[in-house]
Amino acid sequence: MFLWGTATASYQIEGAVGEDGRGPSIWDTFCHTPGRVRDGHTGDVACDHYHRWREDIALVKGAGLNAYRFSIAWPRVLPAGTGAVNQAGLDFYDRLVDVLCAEGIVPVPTLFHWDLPQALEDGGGWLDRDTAARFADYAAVVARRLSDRVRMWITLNEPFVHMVYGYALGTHAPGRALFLDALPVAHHQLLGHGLAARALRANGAEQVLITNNCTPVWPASAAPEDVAAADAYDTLHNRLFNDPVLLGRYPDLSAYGIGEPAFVQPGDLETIAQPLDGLGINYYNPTRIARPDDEGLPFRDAGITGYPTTAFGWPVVPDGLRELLESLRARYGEALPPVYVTENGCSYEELDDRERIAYLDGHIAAMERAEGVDVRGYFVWSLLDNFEWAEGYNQRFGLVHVDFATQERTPKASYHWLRDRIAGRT
Ligand code: GCO
Repeated sequence: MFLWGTATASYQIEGAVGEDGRGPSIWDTFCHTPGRVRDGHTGDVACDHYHRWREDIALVKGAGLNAYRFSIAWPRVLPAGTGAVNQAGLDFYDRLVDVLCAEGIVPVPTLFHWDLPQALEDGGGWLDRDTAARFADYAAVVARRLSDRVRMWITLNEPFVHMVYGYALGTHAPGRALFLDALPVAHHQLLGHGLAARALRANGAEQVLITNNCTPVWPASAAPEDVAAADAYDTLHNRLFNDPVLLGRYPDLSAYGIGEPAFVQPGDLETIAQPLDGLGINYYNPTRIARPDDEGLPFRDAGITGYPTTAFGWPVVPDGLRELLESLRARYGEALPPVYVTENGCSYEELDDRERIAYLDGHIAAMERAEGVDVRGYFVWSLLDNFEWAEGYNQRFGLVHVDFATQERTPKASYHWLRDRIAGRT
């Protein structure tokens, strides 16, 4: 069965940050630090999904979707990141999964969508190797509770974005600006993925995936310097996270002046390269890269022009999804497991969101054009307008409009279109 779904993430929709024993996460801390998030917005209330989840699942059902990707908040399950389990936190996801199953909707939980327990960050966060082991412990706790009903699990969401925005540039929580010194965060997340994959399977999980944010990389010209810069960017954004998982080795990082990374210990790559039942990819747009114009990084983002843009200013390039899928197949061959598009979507303002319809229509068609790739699911980002990280509530990615003053939900034109598209009526 092809999975047609929509995706959300705990901190972006749940709210209820102080309820039922949830501990603080790095995003609570970040949002409450003045100047970090646009307009001072926080996820304190968000879409109030923690209280309105039944209504939200009814919206998933009403769109004719057969799958729902959501994330589990680690600080609800283990308020201090490790140690005592908070049953009330687990109960919330237990009820959610029950209702999804009763409605015939496949639950697809992600264990880490960036809301690290603050207590773990205080001990170094993903810079600390021990966080990988704590993540596996947490995965085991959740699987023991849910794996009788949840078959498909996603370990991490977009470890690239979490490393770069969270630890290299500091525009996301935890707000560290370590530049290339953030690299251990890649390895510790990947190690956490591998350890968690084992823990999930040991506790009843049938299918284990990781979700990587991937982008086709376009050199700004055919000049060798631009091609080399594009290759360096491709290594950082795509290969650093796909190669260890699929091939059991890191790509050549010499463009970054890095030889054998000192933080990789014997046996780590075997742990990271656990057999996968699927690769989740999130696609938003390609990236155009030129040679650097100063001494810092070995590339420069040259920007993409000549395409329509979303309200976020992101270029709309549907065929980039076909290109990405085919390039994964070309690069990994038989090592590529079935692929699930675990996020694709766009921000626009209107309720009569014709641009979103055009975006989704174009991307679904591009996915269906991809040759030689076993694509088994497509999840729209997102069900609801929600807390868009550093942008606060200023970017609306939902199929359903949310009035954040009243919490009223109103399905947009794209919601109705998607239902018809899945049913084969368009
Ligand atoms: C992600 C994202 C979502 C974002 C979306 C739009 O996985 O990138 O996690 O949380 O909201 O990508 O930027």
